[in-house]
Amino acid sequence: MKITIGDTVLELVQGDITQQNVEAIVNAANSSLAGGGGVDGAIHRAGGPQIMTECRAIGGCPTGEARITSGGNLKARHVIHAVGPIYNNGVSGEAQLLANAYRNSLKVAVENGVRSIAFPSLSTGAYRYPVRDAAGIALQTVAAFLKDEPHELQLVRFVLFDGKTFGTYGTILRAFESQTAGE
Ligand code: AR6
Repeated sequence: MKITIGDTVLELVQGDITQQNVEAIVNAANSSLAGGGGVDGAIHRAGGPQIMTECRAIGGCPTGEARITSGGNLKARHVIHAVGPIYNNGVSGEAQLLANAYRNSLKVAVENGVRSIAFPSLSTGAYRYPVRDAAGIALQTVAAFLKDEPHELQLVRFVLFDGKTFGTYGTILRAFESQTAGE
């Protein structure tokens, strides 16, 4: 499923983010940039040790922020390491922190001249953010950035690993599309 915002395509696919042929992929990292399971493990395995060498040199990244490294052996030239919040019943500012993680990833992408970027569903795996809420924040934040900020992005792709997450993002994007139709 895809929609167009200005000159940018915003699309959802089901798949593996490490295989995407885009200029930058976003990693669901932790604040130590120390590697881990889920998307993070898959990206470091597929990209090779160069990415970890660069992460160690950076040293860490606060929750809600993002840092860039090369893509190592990946097709993507860059990896943008974004740190989403650990979900704590929504009472610890998680929504704002999750929105910040998406916004700051896009900011870093734009600063580095990136024209195509793929995101995973930040925080909805090991960090247990409810997918429906997280999908709303992800799609609203990206759409608002594309509308409001100067950028040269041609493609923003969400790569959802499992069918349930893919379906939930699709439901939210369709609702969002019908709300904004005619704006
Ligand atoms: N491509 C796309 N999505 C994937 C892939 C993949 N190859 N593998 C898993 N997912 P998670 P988080 C989905 O746990 O919740 C790590 O240990 C997964 O099904 O990767 O932000 C880090 O080091 C889920 O929908 O990220 C951190 O410590 C989504 O990606 C912590 O986990 C996010 O799941 C971050 O947790």
